[in-house]
Amino acid sequence: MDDLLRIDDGLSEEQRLIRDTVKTFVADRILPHVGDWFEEAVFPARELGPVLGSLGVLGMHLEGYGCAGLDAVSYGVACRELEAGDSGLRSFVSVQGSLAMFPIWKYGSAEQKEEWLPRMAAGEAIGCFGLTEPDHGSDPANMRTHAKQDASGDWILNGAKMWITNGSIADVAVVWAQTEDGIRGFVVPTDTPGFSAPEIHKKMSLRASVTSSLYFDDVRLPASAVLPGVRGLKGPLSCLSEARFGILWGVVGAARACLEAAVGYATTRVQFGKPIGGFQLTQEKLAWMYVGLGQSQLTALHLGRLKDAGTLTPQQVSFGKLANVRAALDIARRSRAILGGNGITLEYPVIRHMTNLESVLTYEGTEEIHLLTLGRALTGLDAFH
Ligand code: TGC
Ligand code: FAD
Repeated sequence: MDDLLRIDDGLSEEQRLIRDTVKTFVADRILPHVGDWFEEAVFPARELGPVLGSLGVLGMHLEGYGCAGLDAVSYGVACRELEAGDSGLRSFVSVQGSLAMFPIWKYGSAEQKEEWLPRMAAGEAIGCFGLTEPDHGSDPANMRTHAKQDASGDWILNGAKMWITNGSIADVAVVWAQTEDGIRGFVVPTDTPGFSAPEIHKKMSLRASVTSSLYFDDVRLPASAVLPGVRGLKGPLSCLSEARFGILWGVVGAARACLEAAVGYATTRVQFGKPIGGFQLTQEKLAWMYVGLGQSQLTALHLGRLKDAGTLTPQQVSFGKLANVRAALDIARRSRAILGGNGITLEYPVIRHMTNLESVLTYEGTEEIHLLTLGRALTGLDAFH
C-alpha cells in the first residue's frame, strides 16, 4: 500500500534495511502459519526464539552482551513490522527485550547480566516479567507478592502473578515483590523449587501467545537474586515505558495490515454491480482509516526521535500508547465491517488483529490509565486514587 505521507522516507538506510529484513521474515515465516497458530492457541517459541535472535531483534536497543545496540527508531520499525504479522509475535519480542532483558541490563549485577543476557539475545533463553497480580493490575503499588531474607541471607519469595506473557515457557522470570525495603526486582530461574507457571487457556485474544499465572510457594533464592540497581515502583514502571514504546510502534503495523486487507477486499468484492470500494460510504471509511494510520505513524516516528535524543518522558509514551492503540482498534473494526461476513474468519487477518488489539488496549496500562496520566499532566491533579 502506498505510504501517502512518505513517512518512511525519513528513515535512514539502515532503518529501511531493518524494516525490509523483518518484513521479509514475517512474510516468509509468520504469515503462512499464524492463522493456524491463533486457531490452535499455540506460539512456537522454542523454534522461533533462535530465529528472532539471529535476526537481532531480541534486546535490539540494548548495548553489549550480544545485543544489537540499535537506536530507538530501528527498534520501533522492527516492532511495527513484527506486529503487522501478529501482536503475539511483537509481544514475545517486547517481553523478552523490554521487560525481561531491560531490567537485568539496566539494574542487574555483572553476574546476572553475564548469566542471562547473551542467551536471551540469542533466543536460547526465554524471559518473562511478573508485575500484575490477580488482585492488583492497574495498581501494582499495592502488590501482595513479597520476599523476605532469612538468617542465611537467602530470599524467600511467596505470592502469585497473573496474565504473564511467556510465563510457562520462560527460563527466567523477572519478578517484582514487596520487601522490607520497598518493591524490589528478583531474577528467578523458573526451575527453582516452589515456582510454578500454569498456562491460562480459553483466551479469545492473543491466542498465538503464551499467557500464564506464576505461583511462588516459599521459593528460596540466593541473596544475589535481587536486582541491585533499583528500589521502588519506578523499577517496573521504567520497564513499562520501554515496552509501551514498542507497542505504540507495533500497533501501527497491525493497523496497516488491516487497512491493506480492507483496500484489497473493497477493490475486488462486487455488490450492486460494482466493487464496494466504489461506494462513497466505503471510501469514507477507508479515508478515515488512512488518516488514522498516517497520524499514528507520525506520532511513533516523533516519539522515536525523542527517545533517541534521550528526552522521551513517560507522559509522552502514554500519549503514544493511548492514541495509537485507539487508532489501530478503530481501523481494525472498520476493516472488519468492510469485509462483511468474510471479516469474521481467519482466512483474512483482520479479526485476528482486531481481537488481539483488545488485549493491547488493556495491557501495559489500560486506556483509562493512560487517559488519567494525560489528565494528570494537563491539570496537575491526580485522579487515579
Ligand atoms: P506514581 O506515584 O505515579 O509513581 C511511582 C514512582 O515511579 C516513578 N515513575 C516512573 N519511573 C520511570 N518510568 C516511568 N514510566 C514511571 N512512571 C512513574 C514515579 O516518578 C515515582 O517515583 P518516586 O521516586 O517518586 O517513587 O505511582 P502510582 O502508584 O500512582 O501509579 C501510577 C500508575 C497508575 C500510572 C502506574 O501504577 C501504572 O502505570 N499502572 C498500570 C500498570 C501496568 O501498566 N501494568 C503493566 C504490566 S506488564 C504488561 O502488561 C505486559 S504486556 C506484555 C506484552 O507486551 O505482551
Ligand atoms: P484492572 O486493573 O482490574 O482494571 C479493570 C478496569 O478498571 C479497566 O478498565 C481499568 O482501566 C479500570 N480502572 C482501574 N483503575 C481505574 C481508575 N483509577 N480509574 C478508572 N478506571 C480504572 N502483566 C504483567 O505483569 N506481565 C505480562 O507479561 C503481562 N502480559 C499480559 C498479556 C495479556 C494477554 C493480558 C490480557 C494482560 C497481560 N498483563 C501482563 C496484565 C496487564 O498489564 C493487566 O491486565 C492490566 O494492567 C490491567 O490490569 P487488570 O486486568 O487487573 O484490570
